[in-house]
Amino acid sequence: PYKIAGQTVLITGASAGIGEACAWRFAAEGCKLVLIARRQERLEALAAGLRQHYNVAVHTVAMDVRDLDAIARLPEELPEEFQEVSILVPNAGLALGVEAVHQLRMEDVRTMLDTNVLSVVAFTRAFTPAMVQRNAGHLIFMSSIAGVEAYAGGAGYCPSKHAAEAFAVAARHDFVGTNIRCTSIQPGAVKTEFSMVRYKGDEAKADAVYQGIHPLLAQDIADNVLYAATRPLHVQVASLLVLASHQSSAKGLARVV
Ligand code: 8X3
Repeated sequence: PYKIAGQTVLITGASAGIGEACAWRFAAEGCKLVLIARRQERLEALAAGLRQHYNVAVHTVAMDVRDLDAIARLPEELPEEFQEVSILVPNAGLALGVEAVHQLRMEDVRTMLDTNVLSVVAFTRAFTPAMVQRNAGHLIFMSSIAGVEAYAGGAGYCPSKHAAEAFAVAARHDFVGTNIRCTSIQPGAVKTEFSMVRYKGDEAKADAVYQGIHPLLAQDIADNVLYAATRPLHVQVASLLVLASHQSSAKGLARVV
């Protein structure tokens, strides 16, 4: 397999869930890390743990990933030893609400589009010029089964993930014939803070999502991210749809009560 030790990996949404699990996996491979999230204290605690366990260099940036101007400035503002980002994982994303179309909260729809689409586009726009110059790099997008399938209650979230999915496909076309690889990871039901955020802190509703199924864990998705990142250079894992074993579609969940 392809050696990624020493390469710099930038991960957004790194303070929890899939982003955090990816940070641990890349650190275990000896990668340098740029970790981005809003919650500075959690980022710092994570960075300290990673440095201690794996003796890797970690740089944290506490920012709101919806700040497109800050994203554009980021490549030149990173400390020099972190500037050559080889693997970009613009993972930050969220769902807000499960309202039907006629009851959508437009502020929530905007937040999802800003985070799941515009921010992903902006990070990719900011970090790919250097990849093109070096003719090397790997974009690993955190899509979703909601990026390939729409469902009731997903009128806000599913279009955002479909847009992000289309962006990943377009990027793959733009970089065909280069050494820049584009991977779209499409997770199904993963037990993270995702449902607590979607249900705005309603623990009962959030827990019900994973009740009676054996959901995926963040590490399961990080495993797949690492798999894609460590394939030989002539192998481009284009997309990986990763479901829980008790799951056949976004809402096709076999509940064992
Ligand atoms: C999260 C998976 O099924 O809740 O992206 O849309 S789902």
